[in-house]
Amino acid sequence: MSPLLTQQQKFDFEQDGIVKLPNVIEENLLTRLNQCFEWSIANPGPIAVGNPRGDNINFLDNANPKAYKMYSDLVLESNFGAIAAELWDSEYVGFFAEQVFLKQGKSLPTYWHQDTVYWPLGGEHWANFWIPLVEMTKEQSVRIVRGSHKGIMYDGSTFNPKDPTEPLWGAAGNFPRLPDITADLEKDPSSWDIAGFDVAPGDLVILHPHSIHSGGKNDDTLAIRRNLVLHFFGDKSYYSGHLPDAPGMYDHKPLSEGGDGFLQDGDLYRPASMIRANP
Ligand SMILES: O=C(O)CCC(=O)C(=O)O
Ligand SMILES: [Fe+2]
Repeated sequence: MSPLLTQQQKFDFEQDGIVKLPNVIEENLLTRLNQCFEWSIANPGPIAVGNPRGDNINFLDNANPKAYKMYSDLVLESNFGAIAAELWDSEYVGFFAEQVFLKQGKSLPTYWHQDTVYWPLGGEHWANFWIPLVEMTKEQSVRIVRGSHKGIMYDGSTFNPKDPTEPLWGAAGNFPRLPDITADLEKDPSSWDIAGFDVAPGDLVILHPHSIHSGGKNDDTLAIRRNLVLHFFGDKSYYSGHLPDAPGMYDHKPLSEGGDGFLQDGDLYRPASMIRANP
C-alpha cells in the first residue's frame, strides 16, 4: 500500500504536535461527515453544551453514547484508522469519541486548553482528527502552542468567558494555572509560538490532545463555523491516574479492566467496547 503520509508530515506531528493533510477527505466521506454532524445537532448527547438553534449559537457536543455506533461505522468506511496507524507507526488504532462544534452569530472562541486534563488517559498515541466542514482562516480554525504536546499539564479551563483560565480542578489537583495566552498574544504576537492553518472542507488537521490548543469563532468572514473532531488512540495509550478524585467538569467513573477490577495508572488502554479502527 502506498503511504498516506509523507515523512515530513509524520515529523511535523511528532515535533510540533499538529499537521495538516490537505485535501485527503474525498467527496463521499465529506457528505457522510456532514450527515453525522447534522444528526449530532438534532440529537444532543448528555453532556452537550449550548443550544444548537437560534441566531447566536455556541454549541458543543462531546462523546454522545448514542452517536458512537454512527461515528464508528463512518470511521470504518474511511481511511482514518490507516492514517493514524501510519502517523504513529502503531499496530492498534482505536476510535474513542467525537466532538461537534457549531458556532454562529455572536459566538465565543474555544479557550486555550489541553484535552488530557479532562480525561484519565495519556500516552504518546493520541490524536484529534480535526475536520473542517466550512472554510476557515488559521485564526478561525484550531491553533496550538507549537511543541506543547511534549510539555507539562496545566489545569483545565472552565471555559468561563469572564475568566478563560479559571482553573477546572483548582486546589483539588496539582496543576499550574493556564497562562493567559490570549492576553499575552494581544500584547505581543510573538510571545507564544503558535501553529495553525487556513483550512477548507476536504482538509484534515491532526493535533495531539495534550497540546495547548484553542479554536476560533465567527467574524465578518465566517457566518457559521462547523467542525467535527474524532479522537483516536494507538499502541502507546494508557489509563492515567493524573486526575484528582474530585468533581470536575465530567464524571470520572473508574474504568473496568475487563474483569472484576478497574484500570490502574499505567495500564494499557484497550476497552473492548471501542472499535478497532484499522484493519
Ligand atoms: O475547534 C475548536 O473550537 C476546538 C477544538 C478542540 O478543542 C479539540 O480539537 O480538542
Ligand atoms: Fe480540545
